[in-house]
Amino acid sequence: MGKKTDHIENSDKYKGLSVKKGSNNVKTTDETSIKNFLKNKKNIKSVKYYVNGILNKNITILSQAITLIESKLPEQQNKAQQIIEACLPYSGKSIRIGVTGVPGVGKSSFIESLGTNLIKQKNKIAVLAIDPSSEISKGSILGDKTRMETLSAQKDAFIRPSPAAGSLGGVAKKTREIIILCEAAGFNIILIETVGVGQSETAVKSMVDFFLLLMLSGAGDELQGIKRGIMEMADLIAITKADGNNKKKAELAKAQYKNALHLFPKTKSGWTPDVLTCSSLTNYNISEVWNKIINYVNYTKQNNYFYDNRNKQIKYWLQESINNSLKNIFYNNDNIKHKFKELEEAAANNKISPFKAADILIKLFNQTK
Ligand SMILES: Nc1nc2c(ncn2[C@@H]2O[C@H](COP(=O)(O)OP(=O)(O)O)[C@@H](O)[C@H]2O)c(=O)[nH]1
Ligand SMILES: [Mg+2]
Repeated sequence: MGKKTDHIENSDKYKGLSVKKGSNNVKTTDETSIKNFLKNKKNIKSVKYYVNGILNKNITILSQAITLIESKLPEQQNKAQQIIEACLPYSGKSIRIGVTGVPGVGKSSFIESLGTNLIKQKNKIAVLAIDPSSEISKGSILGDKTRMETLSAQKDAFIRPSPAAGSLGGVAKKTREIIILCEAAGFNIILIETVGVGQSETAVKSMVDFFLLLMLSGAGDELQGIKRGIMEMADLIAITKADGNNKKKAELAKAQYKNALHLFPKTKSGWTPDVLTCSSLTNYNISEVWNKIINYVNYTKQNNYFYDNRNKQIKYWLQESINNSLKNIFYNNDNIKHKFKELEEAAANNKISPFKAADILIKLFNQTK
C-alpha cells in the first residue's frame, strides 16, 4: 500500500500534488486535487504548441499566447518569454505605425478606414493599443470596438485592446512583445493607437517606424493638449474629419500646421514631415496618407535610418528592461521595504534630506544583496 502511494507521489504525472499522510502512516491522496490537477494539466500547453500555432497563423493560439504575455503569474510569464524567443527570428518584417491624437480626434475611425483599404490590397493588419489612462478608467481605448466593426470582422485583421491594468512602462513592454508575436503570425502592418497625452507617445515612438499625429481643425493646440514635443515626433500630421462643412476649416488648419512645421529642427531621419487633410467618413485622402507612409519607409530604408532606428529601439528596450527589473528587485527587498518607509517619513519631516535617505537605502541594499 505504502509502495503504491509512493509510486503515485513520485510519478511525473502527479508531480506537484499534495499527498496527505493518514493517521496510521498510510498515505491517502486527495482525489479532488488529483482531478483538478489532471484538468489543469490538460489546459497547460507546451511552448511548441503556441509557437507552431503562431507560425501557422492561427489567430486563436496567437490570442492565447498574448494572454500569457499579459499574465501576472510567473509561470505563464516564463512561458511567454520562451514563446517570444522562439518567434523572434520570424519577426521584424512589418511596418510598425503609431497613431496618436487626442480622444475623439478620430484615431479608431482612421484605423478602421485605412485598415479596411489595406486588407483589400492583401495586407494583414494587427491593431494594438497603448492606453496609460486605462489603469484609472478601467476602460480601454480599443474597448470601443464598434468603431472598428468592419475591420474587426475581417479575417486578416487582428484587433487587441490595451491590457487593462499596469504602469505605462509595463503596458509598453507587453505591446512590444505582442508586436513580435503578431509579426511571426504574418501580420505585415502593425498599427498602434495611443492617446495624445504625452508620455505614451514617447513609449510608442520607441517601438514604431512611423509616427502619425492626427489633429482636429478649428481647435487650438492648447485645446488639443498636444505639446510641441509631440508635434516634433510626428512623421506626418493628418487633419481629420475633412468632410462636409469641415473641409474648408481643415484646409486652413493644414496651412497653419505646415507653417509651424517649418520652424521645427530637421528630423534625424532626414525626412521632411508634411501635413495632409483626410476623412475616414468619406475615405478622402486615406490612400494619400498611406502613400506618405510608404514613401517614408522607402526613403529611410535607403538612407539606413529605418534599420538604425530599430537597432536603437532594441538597445533602448534592453536598458528599460534592466531599469525596471532593478527597480523591482530594490523595492521588493524586505530590508529596503522596512527601512524605506522610515526614511521616507523622516525625509518628509525634513529630518533628513531625500538624497541622504536614498544614499542610505542604496548602501543598505548593497549590503543585503
Ligand atoms: N465627420 C467625421 N466624423 C468622424 C471622422 N472620423 C471620426 N469621426 C467621429 O469622431 C468621433 C470620434 O472618433 P474615434 O475614431 O472614436 O476617435 P478616437 O477617440 O480618436 O479613437 C466619432 O463620433 C466618429 O464618428 C471623420 O472622418 N469625419
Ligand atoms: Mg479610439
